[in-house]
Amino acid sequence: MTHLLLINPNTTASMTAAIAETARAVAAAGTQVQACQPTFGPVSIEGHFDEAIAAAGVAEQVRLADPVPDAVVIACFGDPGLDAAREAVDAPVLGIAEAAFHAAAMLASGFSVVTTMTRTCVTAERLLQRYGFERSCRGVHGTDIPVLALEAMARDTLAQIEAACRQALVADRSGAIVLGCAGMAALTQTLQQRLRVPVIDGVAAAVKFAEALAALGLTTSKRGDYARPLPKRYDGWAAALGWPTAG
Ligand code: 2AL
Repeated sequence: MTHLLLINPNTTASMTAAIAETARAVAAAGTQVQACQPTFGPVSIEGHFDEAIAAAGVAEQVRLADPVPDAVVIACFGDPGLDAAREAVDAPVLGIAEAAFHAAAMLASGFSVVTTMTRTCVTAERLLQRYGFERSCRGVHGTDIPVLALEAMARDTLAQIEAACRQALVADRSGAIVLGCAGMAALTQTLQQRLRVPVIDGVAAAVKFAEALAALGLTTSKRGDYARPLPKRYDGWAAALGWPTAG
């Protein structure tokens, strides 16, 4: 049995449940998905400040994870806390943006990202640079749909996202769409049928890649910067997240 820890970095429990449903729909029979969210932080992640707090929330969840996971997925498109989570566990840790970019680059020579608030585009652009996908991503497009508005998924929200995808495919001359929010997962099949191009939801992609790495017996390298955090006391509200000192 592969124990996959699925962290929704925002605190909206209904969104955690929806993300877990997506993950369980694609997970192998031998994968047990444990979904969780931080005990503190923003209800949605739509900017740098939200993301800074959410990254600490991801660190909290991965630090306190019980049982110790075989694979971890961080289900927010900014991949908050990814490096911190990799230090904290041996298991492979995947962010949904990272997973989606890899999948898209294997399916089309160029892809477009369609996301939520325009102000979050810079986050996706920085991740594309960081992961080395700036040559295969041909554009990042905001729809100005708030993350929590995706929960209601009104018909006009779907229409707005579909229109943005169509515009992106033409303007960018791209062959695939990456959906830039964990809250868009439920739209994937509908959009793929309508657009007739690969539409990649990072949650599903990350779950399948994480399963594959775990099944291959591969773990996060503990040589170098992903080694366990140095032993030390943490103060204040983070006291429970510190690393035991010897003796
Ligand atoms: C996200 C996401 O995936 N979850 C969240 O709260 N915000 N992404 C985004 N681009 O807004």
